[in-house]
Amino acid sequence: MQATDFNLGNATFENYVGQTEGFSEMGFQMVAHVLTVGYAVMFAALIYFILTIKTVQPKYRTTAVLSVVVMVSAGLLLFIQAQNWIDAFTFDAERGRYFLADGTALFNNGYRYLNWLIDVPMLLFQILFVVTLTKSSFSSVRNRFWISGTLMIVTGYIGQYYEVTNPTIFFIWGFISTVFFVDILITMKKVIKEGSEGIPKDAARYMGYIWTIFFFSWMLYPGAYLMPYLIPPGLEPSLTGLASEAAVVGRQITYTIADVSSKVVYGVLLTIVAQIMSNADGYDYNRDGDTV
Ligand code: RET
Repeated sequence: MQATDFNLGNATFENYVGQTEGFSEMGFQMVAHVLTVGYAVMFAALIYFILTIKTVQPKYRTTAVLSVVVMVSAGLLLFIQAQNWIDAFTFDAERGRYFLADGTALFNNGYRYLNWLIDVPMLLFQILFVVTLTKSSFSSVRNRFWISGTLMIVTGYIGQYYEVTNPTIFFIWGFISTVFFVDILITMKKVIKEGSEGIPKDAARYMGYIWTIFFFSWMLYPGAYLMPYLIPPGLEPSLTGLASEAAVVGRQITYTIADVSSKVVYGVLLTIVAQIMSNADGYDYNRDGDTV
């Protein structure tokens, strides 16, 4: 039998659920699998971004390079996150569930937040190498992206430590973070609007898809932050019962869908836009490809 009363301090709610309620085989494995799918997709997409780099004109290739940076850093992070999950909880044959073992590593989503410090600015810069800004200046948009991006993450990172022990602090930091998030959304909307002017119709259609995928996938991250509060009882984090397990599994599934859409699908769509614009500029990959 494991002790269930050791002090978890500022640990995130996954650990509290793992201490008292534990996880069923299905819940535990779903998280392990979804994290594994996450890094498998990143490494597969890494190959895609390397192999397609020459299908676009040299001036667009920085976008692919940034996707490569994002794939490597996210792939490694998700690999570590999967190991962290497996190490934190062990199967208790007596109770037939997985529990947090006293003395082993706690589970923490903080690796993700620090990984976002690299990926968020890269993802935001990426689009600036595909679009031509007509009104705004490149450097002011770039600075706004990285300043708001960094502050959004750091404030959220601090907040997530309080998701169980102090909901007020958790919501205050979450709110501050959201202010920066809104600034990013406004800036991105402007970039996409300006960037869609005067480009081939097909490319403009894909720019529309980029906005949709960007908006929905980025919205999933605050959803995952709030997850312990989204499932009943609501105003308190759900630490017991089926709801608690659903919130833990739901958070990791949400993160994986968000990661694949905001990094991989977004990167592929940017590649397609760059391919259309390269063609329109007279760049013929097949012909040029033969000569290299
Ligand atoms: C936090 C804290 C709560 C409020 C808000 C957040 C937004 C996070 C976002 C993260 C995006 C991450 C990406 C990572 C890619 O690698 C920090 C969860 C608004 C939007 C795109």
